[in-house]
Amino acid sequence: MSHKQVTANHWGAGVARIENDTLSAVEPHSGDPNPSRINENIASSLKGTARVLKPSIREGYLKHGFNEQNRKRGEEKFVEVSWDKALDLITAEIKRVKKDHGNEAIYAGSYGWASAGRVHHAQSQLKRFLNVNGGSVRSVGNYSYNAALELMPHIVGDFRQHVKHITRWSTVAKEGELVVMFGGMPLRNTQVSGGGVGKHTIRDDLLSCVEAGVRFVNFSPLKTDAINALNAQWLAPRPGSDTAIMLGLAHTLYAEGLHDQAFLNKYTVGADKFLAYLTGETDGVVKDADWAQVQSGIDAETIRSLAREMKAKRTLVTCAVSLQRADFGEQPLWMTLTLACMLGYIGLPGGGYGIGYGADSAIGTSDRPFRWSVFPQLKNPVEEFLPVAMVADMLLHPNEEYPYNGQTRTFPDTKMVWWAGGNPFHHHQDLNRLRQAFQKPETIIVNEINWTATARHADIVLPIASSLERNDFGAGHQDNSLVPMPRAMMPRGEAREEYEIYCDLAKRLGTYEAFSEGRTSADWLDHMWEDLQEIAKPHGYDLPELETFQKGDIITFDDPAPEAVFLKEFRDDPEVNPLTTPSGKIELYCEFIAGFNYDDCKGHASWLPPREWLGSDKTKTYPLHLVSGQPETRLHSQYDNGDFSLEKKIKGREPVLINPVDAKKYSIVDGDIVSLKNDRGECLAGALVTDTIMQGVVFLWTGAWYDPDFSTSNHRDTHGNPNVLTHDLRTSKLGQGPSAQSVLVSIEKFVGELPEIKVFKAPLV
Ligand SMILES: Nc1nc2c(c(=O)[nH]1)N[C@H]1C(S)=C(S)[C@@H](COP(=O)(O)OP(=O)(O)OC[C@H]3O[C@@H](n4cnc5c(=O)[nH]c(N)nc54)[C@H](O)[C@@H]3O)O[C@H]1N2
Ligand SMILES: Nc1nc2c(c(=O)[nH]1)N[C@H]1C(S)=C(S)[C@@H](COP(=O)(O)OP(=O)(O)OC[C@H]3O[C@@H](n4cnc5c(=O)[nH]c(N)nc54)[C@H](O)[C@@H]3O)O[C@H]1N2
Ligand SMILES: [Mo]
Repeated sequence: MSHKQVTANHWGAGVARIENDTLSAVEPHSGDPNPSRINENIASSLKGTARVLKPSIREGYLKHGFNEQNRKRGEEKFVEVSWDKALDLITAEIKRVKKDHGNEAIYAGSYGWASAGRVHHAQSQLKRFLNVNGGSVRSVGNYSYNAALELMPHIVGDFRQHVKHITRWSTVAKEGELVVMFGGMPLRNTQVSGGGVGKHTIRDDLLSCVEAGVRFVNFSPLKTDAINALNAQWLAPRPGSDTAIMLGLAHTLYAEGLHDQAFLNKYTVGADKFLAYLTGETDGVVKDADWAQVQSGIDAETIRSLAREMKAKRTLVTCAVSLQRADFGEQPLWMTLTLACMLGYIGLPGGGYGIGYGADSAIGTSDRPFRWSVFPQLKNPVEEFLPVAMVADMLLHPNEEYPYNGQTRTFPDTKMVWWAGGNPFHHHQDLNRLRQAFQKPETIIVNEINWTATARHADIVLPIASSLERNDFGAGHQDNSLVPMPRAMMPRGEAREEYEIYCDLAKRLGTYEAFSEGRTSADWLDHMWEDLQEIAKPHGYDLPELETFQKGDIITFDDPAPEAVFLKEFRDDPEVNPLTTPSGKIELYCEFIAGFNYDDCKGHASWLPPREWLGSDKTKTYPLHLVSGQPETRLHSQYDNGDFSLEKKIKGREPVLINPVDAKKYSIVDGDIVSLKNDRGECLAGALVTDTIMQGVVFLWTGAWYDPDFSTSNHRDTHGNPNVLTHDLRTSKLGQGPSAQSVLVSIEKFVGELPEIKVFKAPLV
């Protein structure tokens, strides 16, 4: 017995092949011009030895309960228990924590990705459940572009809105001439859009720009951040030095009278203060191209001639969000905007700037014509929140004060942590510090499909049905399609839908009616689909009945703004269409931010050398800059034990890219296992020697499941997770965003017996 049905994932729709009621593969969808191979991970991972099959409790917690001394979360094994036992224990803990400490002691920030399904959205379900039970401390922001979320509203406007309204590639093909990309345009990352992708069209969009004669310049440590077909000029700056290069470009424009003073006068405030900084009037340092060369390693003449070309041609300046995931990551954003203002092409087709291109399949290609229906979270009675990347600080420093975007706030005292969706032992920085922090709470609950490193650091682990084991529908947050997600098989082991779990808990807590409104998960699916039918109608779309949709194919809508030109209305009439900034204009100097008196984010875009980079003294001990980017073979850490992800590993370790010159210097050959090290930690990785990575930089993909070896003094990770090396200091007091990219390491060939990868097997007694 075999059949096929369409299914949704964040990395694109696929066709599930089902044999004897079991998923045997997720195959490419024939309508997708560039389907993602990440789908190849699913069937193999779901069958794998890392599945959580039964509710499980950590040995020490089972023995000693919440007030156990000397917990060893992460090192201990787990005991499988019945659902009743696990749910009774959680019920008692919720009651105890609420009574003794209040709901502010529950942290359910639960940051991260989950499944593409809109009904079984893990975080929404957890939040709704806790909201009807008194609430919890939530998180704000993300690890993707936190500095942008915090900074941009002050200086130009809401970042998420801007990403929606970003200039389309179709307009660049028509009117653009030059695209200067800081952080490139990695096609590997455009496999993904949160909630799903109907079709991967961006490669074709970029190719039509090339055909139309648009020239691309790729500032990046990694040549492959621009696909070969772009014929991009590759310029490899020291990581973290882009702000300096942009200052050098701006100085050339200014010194040669090429800047657009009329644009600055009409559309910006504070240009005079920025220019005084640029020319060195305020600090004695002239930020010209020669100065930029010293900081970045990019030749001054190259910077000068590029500045002239940028003025002569309709130019789009793009900045990858990775650039702000670094020390003082607000600065490259502000400087991208400032440079684009000096060029004066903002609001014109094919010109201006865009932040976030290349981070999502939909950015610059599409938008949805109406909003999708959502699983309602209801109101959280707790007002307290946490800037998301401060989780280790919060757990380690309860009741202490911290600065954040002009405020002084106080960390709550967390007794219970609940994670459903997201993998902090993948996404957070300085994992050895996070391990310390995760010893603090009295109870940690994790809902997971697989025995991830985070599940291993919990007390109670609940086995969750994967998206292929539930009925749902997929809808990307900016993608213009709806994708069916009918169940492909029944959940493995005793895994259950999260919705059912919360219903059972809510019954025990006397909040079942409020949580469920009397609906089963199937009723919610019907309800949300009916909602969507209503939302779609006024836009002229008649959606089919749910049953027909689930048996059928992807529904695609028209992009509501296929000719979008970012900030066009503002350019057309800044009085009628002012920005949402305090002045209504672009703030090249921002009084409001200047008023915070922060040394790490001043009143205008500034060059602040990263704490760790190739220009620092620390290179004497740790000579290489470590960049960690998103992996081609998976979405973050998801299904890392799947076939496609494993195929690219080297002796089972994550590949680390190293330049042949560096490899020779450290006596490393392609395929060697190497150790990457600094004061914070160490990991093993497989050397991939390639001249597509610049000298002085090593590049390690994120997402290899953290696999610490507790027999080593620094708890060496045997698998290749960059976050044992990254620091847990954030972008600035303003953004408090993660700054994973500012890291120095040493490298050496690993000799001795290769330790076994243990993380793909369940840690059960
Ligand atoms: N060094 C470094 N670190 C980084 C980055 C970097 O560039 N460098 N990038 C950062 C970025 S941009 C991001 S967005 C983060 C991503 O970090 P995360 O979002 O934490 O990463 P994922 O691996 O996608 O984690 C999703 C988890 O949810 C689980 N899951 C899937 N579906 C469900 C479900 O239905 N229910 C439940 N309960 N669980 C489910 C998966 O098994 C998986 O473990 O990482 C950040 N970390
Ligand atoms: N396949 C796949 N796609 C994904 C994801 C995934 O996990 N897998 N994750 C998705 C998510 S959640 C997000 S937020 C986006 C992230 O999107 P991005 O943040 O844009 O992606 P990254 O891969 O972190 O970084 C892009 C490139 O920036 C370059 N770079 C790093 N530091 C510097 C620097 O200092 N200067 C310059 N000039 N370049 C630098 C690196 O070479 C890197 O390849 O990707 C999304 N797409
Ligand atoms: Mo992200």
